Amino acid sequence: MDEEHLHDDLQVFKDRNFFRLKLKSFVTIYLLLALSFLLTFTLFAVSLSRVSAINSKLQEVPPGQSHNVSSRDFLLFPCGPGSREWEYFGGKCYYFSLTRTSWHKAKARCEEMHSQLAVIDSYAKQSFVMFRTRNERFWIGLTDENSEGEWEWVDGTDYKTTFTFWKEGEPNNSGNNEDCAHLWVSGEWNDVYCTYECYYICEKLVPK
Ligand SMILES: [Ca+2]
Ligand SMILES: [Ca+2]
Repeated sequence: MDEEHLHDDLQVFKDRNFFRLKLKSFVTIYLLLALSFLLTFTLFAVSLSRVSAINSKLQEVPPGQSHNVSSRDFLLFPCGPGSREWEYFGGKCYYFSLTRTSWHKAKARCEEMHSQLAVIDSYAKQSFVMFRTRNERFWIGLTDENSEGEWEWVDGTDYKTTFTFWKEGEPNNSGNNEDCAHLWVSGEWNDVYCTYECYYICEKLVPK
């Protein structure tokens, strides 16, 4: 009977020892888990701080960078990246008005915009403006107001030795009162009275 009791006691002791061992291994696992979590969290925090550091560096615009961007834009849009009113052709900028006015007012408006009424001195230029004006009437910088029949370009270009594109039968000085030239049907030129109101083309050098 005593021996049996002793055996029972030993068994209980063994069971306890087993549970203690099991508990110990659980604690170890939890500790390892906690450690790995801590490590992951630390790595995450470190990488997050690095990303934000790179991000803030990217957002810093070094001095001169903005100028580079705008000079690239000027290459793409020589007449000014901020303006859609001026169109580039052959080293110059052209403005095609959206309102109609007399020749003298048109001339003044071009001058206000630091430009002049267009001087069409080549077939290439004629083709460009013809395409752009779409059969509509536009003043150009040509007049014989000073002396009838003596046509003069506003910039002093010699009329007699330069390209012309008059419509057949023009200039006809109809009614003895036609001293200003405009693009007419099909882009061909016509002389008309200077107070006639039509669109106008201004021209200027590419801004520097
Ligand atoms: Ca005339
Ligand atoms: Ca005419």
